[in-house]
Amino acid sequence: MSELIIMSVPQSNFARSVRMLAAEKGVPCTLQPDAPHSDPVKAISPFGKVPVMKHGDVEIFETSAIARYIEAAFDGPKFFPEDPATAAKVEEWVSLHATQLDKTMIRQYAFAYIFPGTDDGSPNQDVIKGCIDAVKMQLEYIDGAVGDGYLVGDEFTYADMALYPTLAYMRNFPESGAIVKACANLTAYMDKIDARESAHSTKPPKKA
Ligand SMILES: N[C@@H](CCC(=O)N[C@@H](CS)C(=O)NCC(=O)O)C(=O)O
Repeated sequence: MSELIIMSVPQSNFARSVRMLAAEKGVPCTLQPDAPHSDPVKAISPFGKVPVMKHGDVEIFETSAIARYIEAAFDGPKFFPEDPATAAKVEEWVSLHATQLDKTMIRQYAFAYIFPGTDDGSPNQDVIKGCIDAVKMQLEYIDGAVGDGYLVGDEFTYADMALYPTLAYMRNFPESGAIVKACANLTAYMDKIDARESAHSTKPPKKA
């Protein structure tokens, strides 16, 4: 069987989702540490975003497509439910994450710390002030959703893997960390996923 290769920097929240899925299914997966817009990545996706995937002759970009492939191509436990309503709920979270949650929490808020663009390299307070209300609204919405155990009822699904890497970053920064702490359901939910082997084995290096 060909090797499953995910090309990405280890810090990528999107790449971590599909790496977690492979780990949960017991599928060996090699992280090839290629940066966005590097030649090996652009050879698979002209858009240059990571992750991209290679499995034998199969080359795929876009995280959600990679996740669907890993789910369908390999044996092991299933993380995309088949029941239409439950499947659509998983898709709702995956899509919400890709189109809104990631943009607010990572591209705006976390990047204000990681890539602040300020003269002295200090966190970009204007950006933080501009998005923190949206970060709070989104985290509180998720807090309200995980009361039953997981995002979609009481089953651990790919929806949880799609959001977990982004939520894990939210615990690292002061304002978002305080919001997560104040959300009891969300904190319990994160603690539970933190304990999974798939979370350990895909943990990004300390410096984001
Ligand atoms: N729609 C893409 C988004 C992936 C994405 O934004 N990846 C980030 C790293 S976490 C990236 O490659 N950023 C570089 C860029 O946007 O140029 C997907 O779902 O895979």
